[in-house]
Amino acid sequence: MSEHPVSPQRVQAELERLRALIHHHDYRYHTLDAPEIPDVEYDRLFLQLEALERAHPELITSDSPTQRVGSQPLGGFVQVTHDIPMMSLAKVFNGEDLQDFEVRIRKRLDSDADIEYSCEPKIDGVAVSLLYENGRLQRAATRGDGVTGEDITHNVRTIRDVPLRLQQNADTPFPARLEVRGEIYMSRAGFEAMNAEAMKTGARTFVNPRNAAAGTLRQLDPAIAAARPLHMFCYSVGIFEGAGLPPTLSESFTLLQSWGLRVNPERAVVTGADACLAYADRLLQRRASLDYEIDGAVIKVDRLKLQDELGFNARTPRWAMAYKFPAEEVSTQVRDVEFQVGRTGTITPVARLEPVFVGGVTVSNATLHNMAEIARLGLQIGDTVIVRRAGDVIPKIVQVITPQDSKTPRIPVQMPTHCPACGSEIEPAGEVLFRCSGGLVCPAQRKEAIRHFCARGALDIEGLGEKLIEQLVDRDMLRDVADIFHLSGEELAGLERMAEKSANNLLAAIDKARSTTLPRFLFGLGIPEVGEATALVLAQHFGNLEALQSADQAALEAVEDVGPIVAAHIVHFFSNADNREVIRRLQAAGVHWPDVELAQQSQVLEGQTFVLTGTLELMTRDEAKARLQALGAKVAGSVSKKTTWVVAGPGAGSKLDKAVELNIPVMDEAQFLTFLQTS
Ligand code: D41
Repeated sequence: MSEHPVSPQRVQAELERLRALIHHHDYRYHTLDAPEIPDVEYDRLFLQLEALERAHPELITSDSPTQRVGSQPLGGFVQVTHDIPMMSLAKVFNGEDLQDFEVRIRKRLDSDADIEYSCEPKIDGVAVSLLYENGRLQRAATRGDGVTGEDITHNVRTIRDVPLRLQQNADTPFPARLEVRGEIYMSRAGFEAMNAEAMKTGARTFVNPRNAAAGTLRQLDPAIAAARPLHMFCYSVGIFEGAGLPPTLSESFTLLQSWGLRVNPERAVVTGADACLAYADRLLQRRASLDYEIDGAVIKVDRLKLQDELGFNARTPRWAMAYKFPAEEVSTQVRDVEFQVGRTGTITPVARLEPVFVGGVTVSNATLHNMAEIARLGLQIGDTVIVRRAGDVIPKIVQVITPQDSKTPRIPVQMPTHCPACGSEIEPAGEVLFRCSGGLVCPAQRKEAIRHFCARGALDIEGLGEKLIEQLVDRDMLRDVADIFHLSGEELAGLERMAEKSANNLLAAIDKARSTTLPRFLFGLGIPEVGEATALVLAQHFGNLEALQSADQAALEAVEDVGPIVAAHIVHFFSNADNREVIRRLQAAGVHWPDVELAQQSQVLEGQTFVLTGTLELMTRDEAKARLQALGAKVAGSVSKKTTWVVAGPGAGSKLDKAVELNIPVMDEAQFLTFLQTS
């Protein structure tokens, strides 16, 4: 602060200048997704404004960007009656019914002219109404039953996507009163992060982003909403008092955006029902890559005059339709809980479900992870549950919803005392885990160990998959991984679904796998906690297998990224005579690899930062990361000005966009391989 008192007019002007600037940058960032200044500069402006307001609290206005978190409403939520009721959406589940929708529209309009539709994603969030008077946010309310909702202004004010005042637009000023409707949602990434944090602190977790958004908006204390990743897309105009409403919905969207309201960037105008279907199909393909959950596409007649002509049914407009996607959450019943034995003997409970169609596939199993998860869910056999399968992720049970008066008997889930595969005793292993004590006596562990040995990042034996391993172990043709190299054509010919050609192919693949690399071999051994990256670091540190086998705990802990637990697993593994014998037999059967050059050498990529994005096809992401790190490079999760290179595989998304935007060089996987070989 200067020593001379500043005139109140000067302070007022400076406050206005800062607020207008911040307002402008909020618009660039939140509405247009096109920031003009870096975050630090924005923060600096914000801090300046806060400091000035602290010195002059009498000049604080309620629409100042600093005032998003206000006080909580006294006496709870106030009911709001919507001036114009908020309608529902009619829905269809297939293309035929969508075609019928168009037929009905044509009939009612008595026209066979082409109809243009404005299409957009159907956000799975909470429908709300925002009321602006003279450009200031006056009130935000939930849709409620469409006629009356609740006043949630205190929470909605905290959402950065929602402008506290509308942006001036010289061409088309905003009307004196404007009500917009839209959907408030929680971003997927934000939801995951919030739940992960809640798990750690023991706070309550939410079942899905929609429930999290709804639960947040129901809070009285706006500080809670302020701390949560809520966003909003606007999808329709209610009250519009003033001139300038354009003739189409799509143009209204552009107008709303120019006033600072956020509209969905996936929206599109298309002609005819077929094109709507094509839009919906494209959107369905993109579903998993969006940072918000959607449950369909919304198709709306674009021309407002036609909307007026079509009018409404009792609850729904005749000019709009939701085209619903397959549900990602459905309810079903838990028939049983069984226990699976993993590669290292870990026992995992798996729910056997009444088969259900969810997220586009039929699901009859869901992993339950461990006993703590079962306790957290309060799950018992016989329960009715919600199963969720979003994108390509494995199905999981998110909630028990057994009705109070259910007649189905409920049976508590208990960890068995003996392994279901081999009968050995099950013992606790850590806080929530249990393990079969049978080791390689246990056929389940043997199968898993062999499967792991043959997997892509390990010896990569094509054709030796789960089903075949199952058969071979059950017939006692494979007892351990060394037996793989003694399989004969005659033996294989006796198996189910094994033609001579596939037997020959398999033998060729096995033969090819004899020549491998030390990191692959180490990874394939399946030492607990030794993943691909650790296997690579170990290989580079010790150079050959003998050196690694004879390393003690201290020598292992000296390896970068190897902690006491991993070191102990390695020592334990190599001290086991059975394991050493298997390795000896593998080598005797001709499995070999070149020694690895020791790592201390080239730190040629020191000071460089890489970002990996998209799918890598020739190596795994862990492998790519380990190789870069071995050359001294850093591998970061997001692209910034500090990034030196971006390696982009198929399906690369926003990180690639960001790299292009920041002018950061990009290489594909083939170029990356050459780069590694020449570095
Ligand atoms: O994204 C949505 N959930 C969404 C909901 C949307 N994109 N458009 C919508 N349009 C309407 C009309 C056509 C009635 C203005 C809606 C909804 N309604 C809606 N949301 C909840 C009930 C109705």
